[in-house]
Amino acid sequence: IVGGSDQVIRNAPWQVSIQISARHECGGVIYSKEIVMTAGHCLHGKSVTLMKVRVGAQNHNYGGTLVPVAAYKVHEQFDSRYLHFDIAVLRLSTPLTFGLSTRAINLAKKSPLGGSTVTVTGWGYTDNGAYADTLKKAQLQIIDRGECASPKYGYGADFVGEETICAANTHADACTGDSGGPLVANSQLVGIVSWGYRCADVNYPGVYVDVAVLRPWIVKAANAL
Ligand code: 4AZ
Repeated sequence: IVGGSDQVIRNAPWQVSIQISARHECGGVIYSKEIVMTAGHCLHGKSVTLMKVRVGAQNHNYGGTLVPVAAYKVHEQFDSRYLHFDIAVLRLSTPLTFGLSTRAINLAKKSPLGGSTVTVTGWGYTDNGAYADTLKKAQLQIIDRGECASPKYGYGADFVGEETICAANTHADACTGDSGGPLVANSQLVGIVSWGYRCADVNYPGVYVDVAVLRPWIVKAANAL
């Protein structure tokens, strides 16, 4: 998170660190005691035996509980070139015990309105170009899909998929290592960090999976996994 501030895990208890080969790789979001959501590109093509999830932790390196991953599923329409349908669900090897620092978040049923305020959290790159040891947050404004794909910004319609929304703020953004993490409004999950060109560049907003649009897929995939 660039341009953010500290976030206490108790105030984002759905936030997890997806670890591959014992290193923080991506953020993730607790859906249920056994299912975690993340970005498709975080898991795509990787071996499940290398994956673990750290839950209930302030620091992605230690604390909370580290749980192995039993299985995962990336969206059937995931496109690694354009990062369309950039979502995956994974099943933990043992169910979580929920508490003050560990719990699920409800999925939004409606896409957030352009201009509304949302919060993104993660352990991704800060202003100094390294992962944050402790969790950070930033407040952003939603830019609806049509505006994000318009010539006002640098991406164009091919890159801003139908299932995405954008969010930005003048000096704040998600960045490398925040992918897969939550975008939250009114204690509901409205987005999952997907990608962006650079970080906190005014011409390139952060791109997020629109959770309301992919909600049917999430529910079905979680049930089947
Ligand atoms: C990343 O690589 C990443 N500025 C995530 C979000 C953004 C940029 C990069 C948005 O994980």
